Amino acid sequence: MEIKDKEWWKETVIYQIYPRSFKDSNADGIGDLPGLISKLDYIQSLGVGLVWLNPIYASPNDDNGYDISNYEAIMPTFGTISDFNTLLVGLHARGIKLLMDLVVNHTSDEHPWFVESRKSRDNPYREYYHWWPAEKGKPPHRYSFFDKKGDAWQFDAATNSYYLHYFSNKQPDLNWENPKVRQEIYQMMRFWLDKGIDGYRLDAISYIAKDTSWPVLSKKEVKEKYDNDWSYFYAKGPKLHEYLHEMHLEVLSKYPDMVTIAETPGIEKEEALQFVHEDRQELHMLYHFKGMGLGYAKEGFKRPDPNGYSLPAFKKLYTEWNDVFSKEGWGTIYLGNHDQPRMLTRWGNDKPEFRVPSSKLLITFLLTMRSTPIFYNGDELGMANIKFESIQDYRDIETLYMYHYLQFQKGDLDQFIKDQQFGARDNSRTPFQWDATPNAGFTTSEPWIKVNPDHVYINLEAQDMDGNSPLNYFRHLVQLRKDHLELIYGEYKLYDPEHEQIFTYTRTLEKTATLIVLNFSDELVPYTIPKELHKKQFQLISNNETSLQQEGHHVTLLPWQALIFKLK
Ligand code: TEU
Ligand code: CA
Repeated sequence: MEIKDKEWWKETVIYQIYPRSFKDSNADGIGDLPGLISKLDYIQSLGVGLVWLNPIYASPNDDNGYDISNYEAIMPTFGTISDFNTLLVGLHARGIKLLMDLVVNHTSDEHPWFVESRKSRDNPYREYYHWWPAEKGKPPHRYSFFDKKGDAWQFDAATNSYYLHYFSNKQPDLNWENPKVRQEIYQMMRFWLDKGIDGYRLDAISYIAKDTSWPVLSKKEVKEKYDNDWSYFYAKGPKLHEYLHEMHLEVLSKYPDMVTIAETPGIEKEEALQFVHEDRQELHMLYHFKGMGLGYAKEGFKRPDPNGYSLPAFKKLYTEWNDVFSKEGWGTIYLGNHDQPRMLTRWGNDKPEFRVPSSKLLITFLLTMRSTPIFYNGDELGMANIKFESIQDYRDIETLYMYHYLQFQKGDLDQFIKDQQFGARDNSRTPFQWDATPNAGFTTSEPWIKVNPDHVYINLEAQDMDGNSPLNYFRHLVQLRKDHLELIYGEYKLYDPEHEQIFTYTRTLEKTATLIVLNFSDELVPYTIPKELHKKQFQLISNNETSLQQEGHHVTLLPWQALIFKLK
């Protein structure tokens, strides 16, 4: 069968690895490349085809590697360039490609470019960053995601000027308006591509372009035009697509097999094809943030909505995003990553009785949608939020800054700690759970962040031996996706959009069709298969060992049951 626009990266499954928390080899409590290398057979056993590795470059670690001080060096805590080469060869030998993190909205303040830039106003590197001379008064307000006062302009006494930092003040924003900066970045991108990496995940790439006339934005405007979310403003830099097109011409087009995945906070679905439409010669895929916004209360910082998320809203969102790429471009899908809490806690139910089926249901969802799925390490085991009770346990700059910000605003800190148990990024950054030993087999010394105590029963060793574990279900479903081309390329169609508990859709490629029925609830749900599918014959795959209660077209789904039918 002929498929238009077939690409390896549409058919693959992505596995994201947070190296700091994956496997420690030298007992310093921090994951590293030799540790990761020792686990390559495990990664291969999952059936995934592309690893996205969070940043491993030299960094003072203000934001766990997202503050880079040397783009062409490996962080010594993680290993050496020779470890990196071994990793790349080891992955390729197992048929797995490698995606590196490209962090070029900002550098570390310890990067030599910034060290120079802040020295004097006429330093050759001055224009590598955004500066505002203090004699002009205070610069127009910009919001910083990681700042006690939410202020993205940091005063620097050495030159009596302010510099711009959308993230922490140790992460100054690069000046993409300067062509020299862009050329340095392209050269660095080629450096790693020439070593044989297979592509990049582009960090906060929607933020790189800035309107350097620095317009004043009133509170009212931020509220009305940008829904009080600065990411919508930051993603509208005037020359963004000009730069991405230039990057395509200068770098991407020279490596025809490579792939790029853009992280695009602040992007609406109407804008998505501008990044990934084939004719635009920019990027390959992006991941949006719209799904991540569901289920939070309007007030508070990442405060869970007491009613959870609404399944009809969830279906609507993922259906609309499916439709964006139904004819052109291509999507990705994910339910968690290093910036989000654990997908099980967030979208499933991590209570002991629901943990296994709801993990498997979420795995089913991600592997049967029409998009390249991205799994975050540990999701294949159904790892859950750690839910720290004290601010002392947190390591993440985001949580720590929010805490200080609230302190400064005299906010409710106890409530904040409760909210963070649901929404904090550190929930997903706890060590990978290899076995039931005291530090989960991650390290033999004190880990940099606490290990989730639930590792005594949620761990790889136990799940590997259990035919009904989330892990073995994951492996099975990855294979199923590979064996059923309709699950990759087939058209997606939603049924029963208003159903509060069941998510039903088909995937159809020519005469081959698959029906997916997912019970997103803690209850037994009687359900009738949609009428137009009645004539067909069903063949069943289920995430639950208990046999399906079925009478004709009526089924009773167990809590969090996921069913896949082959339609003939
Ligand atoms: O994230 C970009 C981004 O938009 C984040 O601020 C995101 O909104 C936040 O984490 C949600 O809680 C990238 C990286 O993925 C993140 O880990 C970094 O902290 C950030 O850039 C700065 O480099
Ligand atoms: Ca280590």
